[in-house]
Formats: sequence, C-alpha cells, structure tokens
Amino acid sequence: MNGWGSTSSIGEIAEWLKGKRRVTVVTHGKPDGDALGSTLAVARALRMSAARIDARCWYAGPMPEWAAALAEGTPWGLVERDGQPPDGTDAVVILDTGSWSQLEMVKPLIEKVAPETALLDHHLHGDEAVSGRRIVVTSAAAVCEPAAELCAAVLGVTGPSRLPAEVASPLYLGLATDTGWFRFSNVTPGTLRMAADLIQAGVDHSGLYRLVEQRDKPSRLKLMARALESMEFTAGGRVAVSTLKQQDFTESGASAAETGGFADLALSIEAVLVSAILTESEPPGGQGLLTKVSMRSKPGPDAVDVNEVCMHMGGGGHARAAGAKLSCGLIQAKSRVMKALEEVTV
Ligand SMILES: [Mn+2]
Repeated sequence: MNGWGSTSSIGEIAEWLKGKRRVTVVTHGKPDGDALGSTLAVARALRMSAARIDARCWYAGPMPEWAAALAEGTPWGLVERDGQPPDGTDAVVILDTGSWSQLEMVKPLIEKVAPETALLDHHLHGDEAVSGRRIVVTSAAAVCEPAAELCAAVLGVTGPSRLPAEVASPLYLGLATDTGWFRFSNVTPGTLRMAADLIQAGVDHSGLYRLVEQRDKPSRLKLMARALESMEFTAGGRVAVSTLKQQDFTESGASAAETGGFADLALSIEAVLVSAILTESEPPGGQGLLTKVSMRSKPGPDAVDVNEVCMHMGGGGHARAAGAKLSCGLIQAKSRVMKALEEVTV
C-alpha cells in the first residue's frame, strides 16, 4: 500500500461535488461516532448547499442505538434492512476508511459509480483502488476534522464556526468519540480548535454526551462484568486480555453493538500498557471459526504500537487503537494475542 495518501484537495472535491445530482455517502461497516458523524455532516452540507444535492447516507450495520436519533431528518439506508442503494447515484463519498475489507457491503455501489468517487480518511493504511480522489490526514484525530473543512467548502462558509448547527453537531460527535471525549493522545491543538469552532456554530455538546454515552441498558453492564471477570494478565501485568464468548452475549442479553469501549477498560490499571478484548464471533456464512480482536495501548515512551501488532494478524488501525479478525477459536486466538503482546512489551 505504497501510494496510500492524498491525491486531491478539499477545494477540488467540493468543486467536483457541485456538479452532482445524487450523492451517496458511505463508511465502514459497524459505523462508530466518527463514521456516522462525518457521513451525516457531509450529506447534510450537500443537501443544504446551493446546488441542493440529493445526498443520502448508506450504512452496513450493526448500528449504535443512538444512530437513528442522530440521523433524524437526513435520508439514510441500511444494507441489511434496505438492500443496496437505489439506482441513480452519480457520485459516492467514502469516509473514515479506505479498506475494501471494511467496505464489503457497499463495494458493489462503489465499483458501479467509479471513478466518480471521493474518499476522506485518517487511517494509516488503505487500498488505493477504493478511490483515486483521496484526502488522507493521518494526523487528524477524527475524519470529522477534514470532513468539517469539506462541509465548509461545500456550503461556501469561511470555516467550521460558520456551519449550520445540524452540520456542526454530528462533526463534534465524531471528534468527541474518536478522542474519548478529548482524552486520548490523538488530540491536537487543531482538534480542540475545531471543537471550539463547532460549539460556536451551535452544538449542544452536553446533549450529545447524554445521547451517546448515557444510554446503556443493564445488559451492557452485565456483559461488561463478564469481560472484566475474564481479564487475564501477562508480561508482568503490562498486558491485559479479556474474552467474550457467544454464551456471554446470550446470557447477558447483550448484542455485539454493546461492546463499545470495552477494550479501554483495562487501561485504567496503572501497570497495564496494552489491552485486548477478544470476541467470539459468527463468521460470514457460518463456516469455520472467527474471533474479533480489539487492542488499545497507552501513550508514552514505552507505548506499544497496536497497529503494528494487528497488521501481523491481517488487521490494522491506529498506533493506539487497532483490531484484527482471526480465523480461529477464542482459546487459540487468546494464546496468539498474548504471545504477540508479550513480545512487544519485553
Ligand atoms: Mn475515525
């Protein structure tokens, strides 16, 4: 993936979008706050632009519980519920990923509309073939940072502080969720300036916090208790690994969408440098075994690059947050992950 990087500019993409009638905005499967926030903001900006573009978002689930509330007023579809987007799309905007492996469900659409596609991302790796028109800002904490600039350009306003509140609001949500509400090491002065601009634009930030972070069901805390109960330590306590079996989901009544943030839990332990959570999953087609791995690490001089570790397992992500899918059962996956993390924490 040598050529992964920007091939275009915000101005060029805004200009290119002006000539479109119907735009479909997509992102990675199991969209998070940054994915939903950036796609909704871009779709809303296109709809409110002088060209009144018929923009919609199209997702592959599972969706967070709060997605429908956030998306209210903007047309959106879900592959599992609505199938592929209807014909007539003349451009696709892809946000928060550049990997075919994360775009499987919307790949037919992207291929059909290509080369009329554009991509904004902040991940370290991606497949160049997903789109030839790219902006990749790996220093951005969230894709919502470059997406905010695109929205401003599309709407012809001088900057994010002048965005309409309904555009600024999902952008703030993306910034906040990808930074753990502005606590993670990916926060830069630019992130906080952007957040300030968005609040100036009229974002109800405490309302968003309540919408996203204070809506757990008892099932999520029951599942969390099982994840905590399963926690094992290795490498002198520097590595923490938790596991969730299918049975844990059934018995707690929780869904796969309720595991958000579990990978961070062990980082509250002083000695832990890196944590991983392994989830026993249903492989597509129901054949064989699948374990999903999610890793987080603390910043600092002894920081573990979990992107590097996950890339060796066929996955990837960011230096402090990454994931992989292993084609094996939970027990085998656990020993593989523990061994890999022991090697990088010696
Ligand atoms: Mn992101």
